[in-house]
Amino acid sequence: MKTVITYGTFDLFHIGHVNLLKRAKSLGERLIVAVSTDDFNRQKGKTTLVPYEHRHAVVESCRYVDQVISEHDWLQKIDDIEKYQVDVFVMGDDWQGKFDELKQHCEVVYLPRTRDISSTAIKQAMAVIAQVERELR
Ligand code: C2G
Repeated sequence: MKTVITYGTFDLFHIGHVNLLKRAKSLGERLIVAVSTDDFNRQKGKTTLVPYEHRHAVVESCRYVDQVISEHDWLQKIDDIEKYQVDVFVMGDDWQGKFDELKQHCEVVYLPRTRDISSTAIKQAMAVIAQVERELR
């Protein structure tokens, strides 16, 4: 069974994530998603609003996803590729070239990001709204 894997934080799940997972699934028959743990996100220097348990459950509920595992460090990808017999590794092209070393183990595909949406932008918008509400009080 042709297996695809992708990795990410998936904070504030949005259409950019859906598009990525939909296109990743279309490259095979089984899609595995490794969701970054809260500890690993701290290593990545990334703050998240949604805790890992919820991000895991939200991604697992997506129709394109067959299995969710945890991403706990940068170095697990090769082990995952071997363990799950992965055929295709997929990431958005904001990571273009960053994982080319995995080409020794499986196909590596970078997909165009969905424009004009990101978890960071959503968080920034939420912060502005909260500031305006404080000032209106
Ligand atoms: N993405 C996208 N379009 C967007 C936003 C995100 O295609 N508008 C893609 C990203 O390119 C990535 C996936 O959705 O492939 C998940 O994005 P993030 O949750 O931001 O993942 P990131 O923090 O980049 O973690 O080891 C890899 C890292 O864990 C990736």
